[in-house]
Amino acid sequence: MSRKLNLAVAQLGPIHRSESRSAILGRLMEMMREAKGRGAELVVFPEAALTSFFPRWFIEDEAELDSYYETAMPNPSVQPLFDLAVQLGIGFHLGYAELAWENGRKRRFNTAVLVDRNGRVVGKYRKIHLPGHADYEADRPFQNLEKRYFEVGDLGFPVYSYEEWQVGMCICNDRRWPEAWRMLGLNGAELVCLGYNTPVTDPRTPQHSHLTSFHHLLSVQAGAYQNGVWAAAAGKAGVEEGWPLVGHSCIVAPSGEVVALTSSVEDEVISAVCNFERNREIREHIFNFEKHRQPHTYRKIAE
Ligand code: CDV
Repeated sequence: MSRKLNLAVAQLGPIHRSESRSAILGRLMEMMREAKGRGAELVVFPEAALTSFFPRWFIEDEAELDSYYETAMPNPSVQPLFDLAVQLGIGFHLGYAELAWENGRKRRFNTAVLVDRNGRVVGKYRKIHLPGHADYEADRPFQNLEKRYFEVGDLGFPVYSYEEWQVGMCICNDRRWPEAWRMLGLNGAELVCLGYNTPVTDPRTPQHSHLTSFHHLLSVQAGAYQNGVWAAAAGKAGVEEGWPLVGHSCIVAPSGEVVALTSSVEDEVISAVCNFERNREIREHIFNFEKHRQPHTYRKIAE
């Protein structure tokens, strides 16, 4: 039996602060068309794909900060992307900054949605592992204020049915945490979609700059292999507002093999036909959870 999904990853080059929303949407739509041209049934866009990666700036003006967030998904400014998806008959995954009013409280999350070929949001994830810091740090060449601008996600690690496939999501820093992958694996994911914005240099550990891509691929390959899932990782890459972001967006098989990899730090689409029968090679053997996990010895992990 063969269960195959033609999957695309759409890497974005840099988005500058001054770039208009319509220009950004145009780039996403062009890549959606290219993905469809390759026969893709689902295309994965990066984390915070609608704006420049604003946590690098300390923004004191609340109205300015709010301008980076979406208060609904879809909304009029992203509707053309949803309309195109319906017209082409392609699903997509999109990361964005979410501003939600819940119980009279303004809440901010780093969010991703999974949208089906009918333009319906069928899944939502709010980032759990927020890197960086909450206060301005004067000695940094650029800030990483995710802990200021977002709350820890409150949806757990859900897995959604996208047609016949079970799809989970995580976002950027989550991919480095084995707990995120294992929760998705335990929840039945067959495919994990994720977006990222990863600076090539962390000002606190410049000695790791040459390892940034290695650590990214190491994390995604390990997560895919150890849980027997396909992984689709879409980055925002290139020099954004003076600071380089890592590329190497990829599609990884449950064996941990990279089957597609970007070779630029610009807008670039990659794709692969993913056979979901391959998940069984891992999940029925080396990582057969039911047979081989020993959760009674792992209690410390959840304490
Ligand atoms: N957007 C991110 O979560 N970026 C982090 C960086 C700041 C370390 C990452 O894990 O790639």
